[in-house]
Amino acid sequence: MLTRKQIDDYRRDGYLVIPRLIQGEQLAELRALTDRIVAEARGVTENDELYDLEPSHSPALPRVRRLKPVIFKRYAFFHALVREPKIVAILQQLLGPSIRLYGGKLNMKSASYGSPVEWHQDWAFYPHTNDDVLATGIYLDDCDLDNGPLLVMPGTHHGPTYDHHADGRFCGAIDPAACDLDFSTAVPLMGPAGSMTIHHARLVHGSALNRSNRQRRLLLHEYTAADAFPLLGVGDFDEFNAKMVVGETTNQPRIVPAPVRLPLPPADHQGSIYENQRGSGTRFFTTFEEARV
Ligand SMILES: O=C(O)CCC(=O)C(=O)O
Repeated sequence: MLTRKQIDDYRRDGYLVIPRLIQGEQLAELRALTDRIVAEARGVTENDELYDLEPSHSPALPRVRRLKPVIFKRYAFFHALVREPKIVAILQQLLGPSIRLYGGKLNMKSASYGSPVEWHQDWAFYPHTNDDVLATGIYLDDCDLDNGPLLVMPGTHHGPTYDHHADGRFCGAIDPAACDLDFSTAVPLMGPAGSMTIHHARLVHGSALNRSNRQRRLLLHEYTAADAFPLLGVGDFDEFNAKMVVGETTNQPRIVPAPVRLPLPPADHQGSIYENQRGSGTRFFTTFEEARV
């Protein structure tokens, strides 16, 4: 459970790190299963339902950038981890008694070439009727400054929703040259393998290229209070309710004003955030291709 101080810190700063939350056999299984799924990418030629591939991927030298949300349906282990009681108890302190999973993914950030993620707010991708919305991240590997930790801008969840558009289309990234943010104040979220990060959906965050010789894998889960409804709509109410993690569902969204920009018109490059961000104009983080020259 979180202390009063941790809850106050989260409300003020918009993030927390809980060291070594997942340990022992559970961590070993998480790592081993991920290794197996990545090994199966050998032979895959392009992005599909499960794999998001690095630009430098080839079938002979598989380079996976992300495992997509289908892992939560396809693998019992990942399905169960979303509902891990230790995690749920913490989430209830921040989001209230009833919680729904919005989505998630496993970002790989492989040794030496793992892609950067440009500055963004998750809220720009999936605004809801209220902002009791957050993401947790479980590090599969020890994470320090060298292997691309999640970087957050403290307190920005109290501020505006920044423009995530370029050339009139959503691109999933903030233009670093056209905003008032001083990125030198960013805080890295680090910890030993099994540590869990929490960040508010409106918090500005990103991460750099992994230039180290160690991978940095991060399992992200996006959770909402059950009465936070996506502003882009609910396609299938049964499917929506199948994502309940704990507590009671409702058909009465709680509406609390928060600054919103819809991710419309949609990105030129559909798919994951990496694909969306291909449309961004000015980049902040060095890419693998730039680092090589
Ligand atoms: O993997 C990372 O470092 C950042 C991931 C992220 O912010 C996202 O995928 O929305």
